[in-house]
Amino acid sequence: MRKFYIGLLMAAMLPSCLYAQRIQQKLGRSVVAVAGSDNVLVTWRKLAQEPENCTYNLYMRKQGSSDYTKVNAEPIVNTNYQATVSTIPYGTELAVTMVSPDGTEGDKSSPFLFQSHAYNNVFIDIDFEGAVLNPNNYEFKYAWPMDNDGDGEFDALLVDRRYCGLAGQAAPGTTTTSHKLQAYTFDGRCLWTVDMGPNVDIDAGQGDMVVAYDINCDGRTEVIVKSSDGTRFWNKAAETWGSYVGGSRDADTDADGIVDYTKQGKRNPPYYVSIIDGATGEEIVHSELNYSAVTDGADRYGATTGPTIETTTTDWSMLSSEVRSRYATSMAYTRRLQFSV
Ligand SMILES: [Ca+2]
Ligand SMILES: [Ca+2]
Ligand SMILES: [Ca+2]
Repeated sequence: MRKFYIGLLMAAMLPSCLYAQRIQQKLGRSVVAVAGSDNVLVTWRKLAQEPENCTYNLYMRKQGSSDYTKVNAEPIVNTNYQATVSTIPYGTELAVTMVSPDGTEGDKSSPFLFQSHAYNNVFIDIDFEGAVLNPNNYEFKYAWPMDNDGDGEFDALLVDRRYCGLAGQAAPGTTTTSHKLQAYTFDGRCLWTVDMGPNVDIDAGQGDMVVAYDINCDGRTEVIVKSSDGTRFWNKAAETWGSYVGGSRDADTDADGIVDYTKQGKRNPPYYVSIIDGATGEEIVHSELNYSAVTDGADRYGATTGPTIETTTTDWSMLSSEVRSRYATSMAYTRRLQFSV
């Protein structure tokens, strides 16, 4: 069977958007420091608005202190700096400024706390929570960075928790051993968990089924997922499992009597694209795939194939905030009955 990898298309792409100035998402300096065997490597971003021949200064302070000390003796022409751990000890906060060719120095970036970790080159070290998912039953494979407060700096990670335990040991409140998504702040707090349900796998490369992106350009990350019966979102106020797709209290969102379509061969699962609030894990909006509009009459999809949400986010930034309520999806399969022989 031919494979069709399906990307999201934004049907609401107004003509004016095509020619409008490109929207650039806010980006911070993103200072990061990691330890090698006996040295510290500090790196940061050069921003598109900055002059080609600008330089940088690196500042340090003891964590919690208000007084910064400049680290570099000469202007830094690159976007990295190496020093010894004795020069930049653990527990140091680091910030970077940009200096224009005329000598004007900009504001200090958000500080990065340089900490000791068990392994070299690590700058985030998070213990998974154990109240929702048994850490022994869920391994971790993929991660997507998120900016949940709109300051241009990543502050949370979305991670794929893949079931690796024994059959019958799925997390309480879930119906299957399905993939879960969890969001963690950089200091290790779990913000929310979403159960992808039995009909949506998180795969590799083009078939992630998950994109973390500021789709409505308000500075804060949304999470776009392929969803289906059994996909369950988070109830942030109660800090527990919330509703299914479209606010349904029932996992069988299309009320056809089937939730786990992998256990039967008669019918394909319903598929949706859901937009999730990156800070809460709650579904903002969803749209069911328009099965009938895009069939080629020859191909079909099943529970393990089906439409794919691409990781490609090229030019999504050109799609204005209209996308919140006016997006649509394109797919190459119909949701038709599959009769087994
Ligand atoms: Ca942020
Ligand atoms: Ca957003
Ligand atoms: Ca159903």
